[in-house]
Amino acid sequence: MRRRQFLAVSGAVAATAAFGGVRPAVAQDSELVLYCSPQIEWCQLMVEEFEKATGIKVAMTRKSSGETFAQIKAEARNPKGDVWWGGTGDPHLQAAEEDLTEEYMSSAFDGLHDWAKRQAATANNRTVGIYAGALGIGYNSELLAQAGLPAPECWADLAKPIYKGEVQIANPNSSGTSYTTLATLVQVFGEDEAFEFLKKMHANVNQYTKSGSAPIKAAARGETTIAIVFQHDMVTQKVAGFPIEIVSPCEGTGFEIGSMSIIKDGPNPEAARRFYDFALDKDIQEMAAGAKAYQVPSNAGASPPPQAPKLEQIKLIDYDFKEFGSSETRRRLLKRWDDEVNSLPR
Ligand code: S7P
Repeated sequence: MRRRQFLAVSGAVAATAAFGGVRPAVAQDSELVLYCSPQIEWCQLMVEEFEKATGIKVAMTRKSSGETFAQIKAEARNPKGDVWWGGTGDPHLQAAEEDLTEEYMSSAFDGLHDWAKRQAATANNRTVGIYAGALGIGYNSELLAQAGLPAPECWADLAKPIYKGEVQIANPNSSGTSYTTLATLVQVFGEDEAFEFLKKMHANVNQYTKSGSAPIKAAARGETTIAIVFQHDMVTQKVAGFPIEIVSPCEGTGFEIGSMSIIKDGPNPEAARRFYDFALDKDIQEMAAGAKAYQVPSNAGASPPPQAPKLEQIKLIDYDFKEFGSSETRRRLLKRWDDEVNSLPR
């Protein structure tokens, strides 16, 4: 049974005053169930800060974007989560289209970058952008030198036989990073050519991981030479001192609008809305670097961490979020990847 409390309780009033001012004495959720898809360190920081600011207890689980989408869909008849925070935008758009998430307009909305607002508009305000980041190719420069290999410069390079067994990427069914890569390749090469490329690159892939950022962690540890991940996840490894180099593919690259959605009919709707407003706040978004998260924040007043990749200096494609976040396209591309790529021997 869900616990409710009245905000007239003094501790909660003090906590609320610290974020967003004292609210009237109305029934208030005392718990929040958070599904979190970015790196665990950032998820934990958000939980700590939200609990401190509001007195609301958070039960958080961290899963990749595709996995979280599948969980929310499986729980649709009896929703258990309140907010899905972070993860690539495409599955958030699919969740909106499939009526799994709620419309909400935050008072912080006007202060967001246009790209974050556009993400909301695409989903009729059932999601919103919270950060952005570009895809890239990362490599361990020491391993590459030891193997006497040239640095890859383009997506097309990753299909070359010289890189046999050297490339790691996540499975696009579980990982939003990898689905963003799949959608990017389709937009760069055209669908059939992209699948021909993926079939050739399959021979070079040593592992399809569950989590999107796992390949660059493996590259940092010397377990793979090349990783396809978001560039901000490469920065995290570089900042930690690992010999990781970042490549923006010559053909142009895709990007994510990391998103946030309120789960439809979740158990704690008031707490969900408070978390949503909290997560769009400038000061809260600026805390990300403290968790070694280097995405570009969606609040236009928030300064990106100095180490964050400069999106304006990267050749970005005009990623079609509406098309590649639609249920029909996402389902079809994932099935095609399962049937034509993942089923091939290596
Ligand atoms: O690590 C941060 C990040 O790259 O992870 C999110 C991602 O969706 C979660 O990983 P999956 O690829 O496994 O789904 C991104 O949104 C975020 O920038």
